Amino acid sequence: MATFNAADHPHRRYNPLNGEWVLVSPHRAKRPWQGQQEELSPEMRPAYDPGCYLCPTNVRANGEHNPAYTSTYVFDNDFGALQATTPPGGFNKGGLLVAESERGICKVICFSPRHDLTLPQMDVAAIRHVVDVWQQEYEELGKLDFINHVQIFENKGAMMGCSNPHPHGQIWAQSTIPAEPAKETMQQAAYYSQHQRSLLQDYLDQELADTSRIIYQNEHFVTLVPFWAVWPFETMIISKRHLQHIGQLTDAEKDAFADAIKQLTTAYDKLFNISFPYSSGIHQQPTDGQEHPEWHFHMHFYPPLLRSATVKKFMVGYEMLGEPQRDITAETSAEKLRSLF
Ligand code: H2U
Ligand code: ZN
Repeated sequence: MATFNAADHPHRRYNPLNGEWVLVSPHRAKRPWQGQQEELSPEMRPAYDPGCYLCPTNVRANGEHNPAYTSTYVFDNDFGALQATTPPGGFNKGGLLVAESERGICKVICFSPRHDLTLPQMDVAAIRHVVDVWQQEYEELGKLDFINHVQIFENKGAMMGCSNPHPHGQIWAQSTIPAEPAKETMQQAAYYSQHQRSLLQDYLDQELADTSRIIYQNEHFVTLVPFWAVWPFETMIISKRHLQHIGQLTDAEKDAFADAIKQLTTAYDKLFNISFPYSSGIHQQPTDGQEHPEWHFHMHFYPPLLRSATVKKFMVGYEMLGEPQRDITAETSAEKLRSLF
């Protein structure tokens, strides 16, 4: 029998951050790259769109006027999935029908007054403003006693369900720690109590020694395709310093974070010559008033595209019933992305 080789043989990879596995089938990606690299005609958008509910001075769905903002603008989501006024309550019927009331606050962040820009088209100084707003919102929302978790994220592109091309992101802050960060809290805490080290710090040390999955780094951040990536071009931006949350970023680190986001999203746009869709979000320590020395600040990017501007990966069949699967390895994806920097 041949010796196992992760570049050729089907195998499962472990994700130590959430405790889950992904099936990797590299032999299936051996076939030549057949996906066309379609040159889609660029979507022409005006710098200001009178019909856009996020543009400065325009009226939103609830009748409010946006101010004539010149950099970033944050407002409470007019259709928030969570509400601060929800009364406590719930029920539990034999442990099988269980419901719990949930309070929260949802906000929308306009990244720029310019309707026609996307994050990669903004300059690093403008992205730095966005980072400042994320920091401020995390701290302010986190201080509220009924807010124990602050999820900052962006849905980019219609393919990800984004309802408006005006560059914007969202924040959902709530009383409980939602499922994904809860898994990451548990996994990091278990690692930390065993090793007194940050799981991602030790992971980063291994990745920096190997380099096959690193796609970019600056003084304070590393961008890589995680060993356990599920989405074809999934990436993470990880702080080199073991810090727990965005509130701890220094000015230099905030600049470096903005640079890492600019570089990554710019490379993404070059991959299939389109404004590259993704969902991205920051994972950091819960704001539950507890110490969380185990937490290591990072940002995930989950892009849906597989082999061209129009062919996306479907999480169906075996993946819904078994577990996630991919063909192209994390190393091959990293090589492609690295070449675009
Ligand atoms: P997307 O990031 O998925 O496009 O969502 C944009 C959010 O903007 C969405 O959650 C909110 C929607 O509820 N919105 C307002 O708060 N006010 C409006 O006038 C329209 C949309
Ligand atoms: Zn707009």
